[in-house]
Amino acid sequence: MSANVAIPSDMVEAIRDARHLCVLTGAGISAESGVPTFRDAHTGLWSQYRPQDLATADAFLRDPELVWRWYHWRQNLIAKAEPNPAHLALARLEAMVPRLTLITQNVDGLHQRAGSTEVTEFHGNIFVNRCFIEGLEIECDKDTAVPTCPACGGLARPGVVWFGETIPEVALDTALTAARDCDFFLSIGTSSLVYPAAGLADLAREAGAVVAEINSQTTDLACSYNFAIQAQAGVALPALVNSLLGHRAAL
Ligand code: BV8
Repeated sequence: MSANVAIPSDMVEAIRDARHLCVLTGAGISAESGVPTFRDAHTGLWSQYRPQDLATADAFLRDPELVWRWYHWRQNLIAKAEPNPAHLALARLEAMVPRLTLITQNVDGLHQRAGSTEVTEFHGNIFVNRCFIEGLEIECDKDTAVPTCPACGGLARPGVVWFGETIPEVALDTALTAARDCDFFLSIGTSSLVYPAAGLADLAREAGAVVAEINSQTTDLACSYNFAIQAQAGVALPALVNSLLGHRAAL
């Protein structure tokens, strides 16, 4: 993969002129931090399971110990990860444009650790635990194979959004409003397979925004974007920031 990439000047100008930039990120932006992408998350130990067979309430009730083992494995892996140049460039970009709404499908908290201040966690956060029954956020013993709620003694669950569960209302409202209001929508490191997150780009386009994608592979949606940059996010985003800075200072 090339160590640098040229961002089209008309894309740089469109972002420079944007009143409101909306950014959607997926697992690809954390890949260079060593966090397996959602679908790759099953390398090795988890290769025999499909994500949809673990990230659902039914799967959890069927075998809470197995599902917790998967989340504990991911928590330990993510806790050792550091934000990469892509996360850092996005945090820097926030101060360079009039308004940036960051919506992430990721549950790893790396955008916040990179310094992004307003992060909408569309699918929750892997380090938050909730009572399975009440849904309230709880503190529970992280070393227990199947943690329980200290208030009701019921099952504790990871504070993420599983398949078949609705998106938290505030996060959904923030994302829908930003997609409809923005004049530039940038999708980074997502396979755009999971809804309703995958529908945000269409909303932005229908509302008249310029829509761009950064992905290390080509995606089925690439042809529908105004710009499709095939590059690693950790290369493309610093290049975008440098272009916006007018090549004044390398990141
Ligand atoms: C809901 C949290 C109401 C848990 C996750 C409409 C149409 C069809 C289906 C549906 C629909 N509406 C609802 C559904 C059902 C379902 C769905 O979309 N199913 C899919 C499988 C078809 N959606 C839901 O259930 C959602 N709820 O809508 O509620 C409802 C309910 C029931 C029925 C109807 C309506 C809730 C979905 C949330 C699931 N939770 N995560 C956890 O993490 O454990 S999903 C999980 O996978 C991620 O959070 C992410 O959102 C999603 C996709 O992953 P990506 O982030 O895109 O990662 P992926 O590995 O796929 O791709 C990585 C990309 O990065 C690749 O393209 C790769 O090329 C690229 N890349 C890799 N390295 C780099 C890179 N790019 C740049 N640089 C690199 N270095």
